[in-house]
Amino acid sequence: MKNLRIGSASALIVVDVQNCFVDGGTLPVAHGAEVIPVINGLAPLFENIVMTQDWHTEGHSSFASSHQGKKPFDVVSLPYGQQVLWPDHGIQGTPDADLHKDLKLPTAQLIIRKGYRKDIDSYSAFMEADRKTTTGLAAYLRAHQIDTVFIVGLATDFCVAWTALDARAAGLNAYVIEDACRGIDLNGSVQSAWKNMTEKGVKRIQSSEL
Ligand code: VGL
Ligand code: ZN
Repeated sequence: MKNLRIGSASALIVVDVQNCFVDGGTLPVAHGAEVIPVINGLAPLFENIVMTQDWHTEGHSSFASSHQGKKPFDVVSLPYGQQVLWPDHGIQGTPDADLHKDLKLPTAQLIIRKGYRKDIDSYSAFMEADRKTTTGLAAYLRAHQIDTVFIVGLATDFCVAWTALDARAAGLNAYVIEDACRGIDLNGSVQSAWKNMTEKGVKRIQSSEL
């Protein structure tokens, strides 16, 4: 698969490349910052770039600290289903939630903030974890006649995977650029994310193919 065509009907979705998810942040993904030069190098190929930003309230329901006796990476039942609990991270307006300073995407046209409702997490750029509340991204892409998305960023097994699966559910062609992503990997979650994505028709590619 070489020379995939990227035109006005395609968008690059850059997921959560924020201080919280790299070394020195509150929920660092191993080797997370390594995605930055790869993403910067891909950007000039794209007419459309959308970024996402994990943007939690203080005391967010996805934080272990909000649940008595729980610790990060425990799982609890919330009204909308099972929720992995995380260290406090990505709190609105804090430097930890800022987009990484080395990310150079001057042409990005939209930043979708997500996870900003205290009681609902949102890994996906399209749909919050209650699976009902939309971020508006599918409608935005449709309004711009975009039918294909290329997804990069952090983390492969959470926000990238959920975004890719929801892109497929929204009827979009979806590619995940593997070397422009890094995963958290809880109990084999990177491998199962790739399995789920592949089953739903998400295409796994490398940046060298573009
Ligand atoms: C993410 C866990 C919690 C992600 C966000 O960006 O993948 N993971 N919040
Ligand atoms: Zn989060």
